[in-house]
Amino acid sequence: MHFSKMGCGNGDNKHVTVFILTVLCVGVYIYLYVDINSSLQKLEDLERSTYYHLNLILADHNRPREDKPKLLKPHYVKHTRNGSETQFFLHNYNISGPILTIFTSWSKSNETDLIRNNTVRNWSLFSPYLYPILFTNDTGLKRDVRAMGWDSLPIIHSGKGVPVLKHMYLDAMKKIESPLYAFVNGDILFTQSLLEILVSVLHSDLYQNGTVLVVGRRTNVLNVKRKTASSFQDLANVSVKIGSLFTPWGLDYFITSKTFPWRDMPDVVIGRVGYDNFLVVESNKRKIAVIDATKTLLAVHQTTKKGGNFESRKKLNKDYNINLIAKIYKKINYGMGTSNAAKYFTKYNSKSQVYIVKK
Ligand SMILES: *[C@@H]1O[C@H](CO)[C@@H](O)[C@H](O)[C@H]1NC(C)=O
Ligand SMILES: *[C@@H]1O[C@H](CO)[C@@H](O)[C@H](O)[C@H]1NC(C)=O
Ligand SMILES: *[C@@H]1O[C@H](CO)[C@@H](O)[C@H](O)[C@H]1NC(C)=O
Ligand SMILES: *[C@@H]1O[C@H](CO)[C@@H](O)[C@H](O)[C@H]1NC(C)=O
Ligand SMILES: *[C@@H]1O[C@H](CO)[C@@H](O)[C@H](O)[C@H]1NC(C)=O
Ligand SMILES: *[C@@H]1O[C@H](CO)[C@@H](O)[C@H](O)[C@H]1NC(C)=O
Ligand SMILES: *[C@@H]1O[C@H](CO)[C@@H](O)[C@H](O)[C@H]1NC(C)=O
Ligand SMILES: CC(=O)N[C@H]1CO[C@H](CO)[C@@H](O)[C@@H]1O
Repeated sequence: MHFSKMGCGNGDNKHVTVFILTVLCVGVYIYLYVDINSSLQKLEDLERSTYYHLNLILADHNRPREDKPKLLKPHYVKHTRNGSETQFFLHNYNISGPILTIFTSWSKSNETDLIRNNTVRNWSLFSPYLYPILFTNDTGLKRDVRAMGWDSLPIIHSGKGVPVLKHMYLDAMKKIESPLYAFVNGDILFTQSLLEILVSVLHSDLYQNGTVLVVGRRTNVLNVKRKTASSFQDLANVSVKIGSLFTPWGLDYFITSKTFPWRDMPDVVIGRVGYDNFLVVESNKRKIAVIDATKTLLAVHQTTKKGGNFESRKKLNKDYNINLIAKIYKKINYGMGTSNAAKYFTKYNSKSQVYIVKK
């Protein structure tokens, strides 16, 4: 429209104008073309990067939400709370009590005090959906976590003083009735994306007809402050700003159904390399549905300058599990035990609901 108006001068002026406009248009076209292409390229790169992954989660966090008790509404979950008695009416499921019994273990140490305290407060927030347990023999630790609404159990079975993973599950199952159980490393903080995946797992055929193991990659965040750890939104924001997705080799949470064959597992211990990847290999072998939750579950790993990453590689008896597994299984390809080896993964649908899909 503007062109013709502008071009309504004398003949020479018109040609000059058209020429200039053409040059401008080509320039803009080339600029846009290059820009769009590099944007597409960037997008492709981002898709594989932490940033994209975290923005997905953040977008989900920033979507309008109703109050906390209605959090699970999209998944047709209702609950009523009568005193300590809690009932969930979940699809055609009727669950009394927590959805997930979540447990960990740590020993006394001054350096990690703040991290542990963040974890204790964070996991408490999920009550009554989660039932947190600390495995410890230390009366002081036991008293501290109990004051924050956790339960505790003694470490009955250990290897070189470190808790045996399978017995943590078996002891937790003896103590608490819930559809799902998880050992989680003690420096991991969650947001409500944890509840969303738990509900989608319970709804899935994979869970209803079989056995599941949910694992995934964590997001390392340096020096998580107490204030940051006390809000889901802050936690999601800080993860996007300074967080980085950790390697698919390092797994920090293991959500399993009650039917997971823990009794058949070797006595691997926590906090030493190998047990995480072994579990994925073994589950795949046994046709247990391994679900990679990385795309929808924000698991914040509180990292400090001093350490927090590859800790298990620095410990005494670091090969404890590797040696134990080698005695029982002739050949184990640990490379087939990363979160990438999961046969299923989670994703958001257009309604921001968590879905489980086959790879
Ligand atoms: C829980 O308490 C409410 C009243 O506060 C009552 O209407 C409801 O029936 C109770 N539900 C159960 C399952 O007892
Ligand atoms: C749910 O289960 C509890 C016992 O576990 C039972 O008392 C209650 O009636 C059930 N509710 C429904 C709606 O099935
Ligand atoms: C922690 O620090 C206190 C004093 O600052 C000290 O008495 C205690 O032995 C330390 N504990 C550990 C496990 O290092
Ligand atoms: C952590 O919690 C314990 C017990 O609640 C308290 O004694 C300690 O001072 C806390 N440490 C930090 C760093 O907040
Ligand atoms: C913890 O205490 C129990 C007894 O309650 C004991 O059997 C077990 O050996 C202790 N564990 C460790 C690691 O000391
Ligand atoms: C699970 O079981 C139901 C009925 O028992 C069946 O309709 C469904 O196809 C099964 N799903 C899978 C994945 O096996
Ligand atoms: C988190 O980030 C979003 C978007 O970047 C912003 O709107 C929001 O205010 C931030 N929230 C907090 C608690 O920092
Ligand atoms: C991130 C998070 O869940 N923080 C919570 C930890 O627990 C305390 C107390 O239970 C809450 O105030 C925080 O919001």
